[in-house]
Amino acid sequence: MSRVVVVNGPNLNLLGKREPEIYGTRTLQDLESTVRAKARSLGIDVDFFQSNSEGELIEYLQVHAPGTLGIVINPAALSHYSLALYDCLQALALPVVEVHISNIHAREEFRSRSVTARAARGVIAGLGFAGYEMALEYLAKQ
Ligand code: CA2
Repeated sequence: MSRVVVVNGPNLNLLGKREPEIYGTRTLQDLESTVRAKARSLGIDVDFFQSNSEGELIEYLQVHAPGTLGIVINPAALSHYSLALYDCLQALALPVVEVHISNIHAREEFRSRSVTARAARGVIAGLGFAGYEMALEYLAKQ
């Protein structure tokens, strides 16, 4: 069956536990359930992973992304500075959709710039968990 990799970066394990006014009240486990339900409805498999470590995220992508339809990634703060993650995404040469739960363009200036987005087909920001579902819909058609 076709597979998509869904990866979440540093601090997203805190979803639902801190800053609910920005990130909502649903947890990372709720996000995983939402993503798995959407994947099921699209007839695709999903590998879901979160890490607070840049190196672990890169290792995970290098091992699990090849051969999949593509990558849904919320690199969290790594979006704003990680050239290592950018290089990793570029090297994988797969369709990438970058997702941000919050609207990074309506917040602090530093959040407006994403270095990883350059390796992405598209970016969805500000639509909460729905952004992940839309990204899956896009990749399922690839
Ligand atoms: O809006 C997003 O999805 C972000 O990628 C989230 C990152 C932030 O650095 C980006 O600028 C935008 C932060 C992830 C931290 O997540 C938390 C979740 C709940 C409570 C505290 C942090």
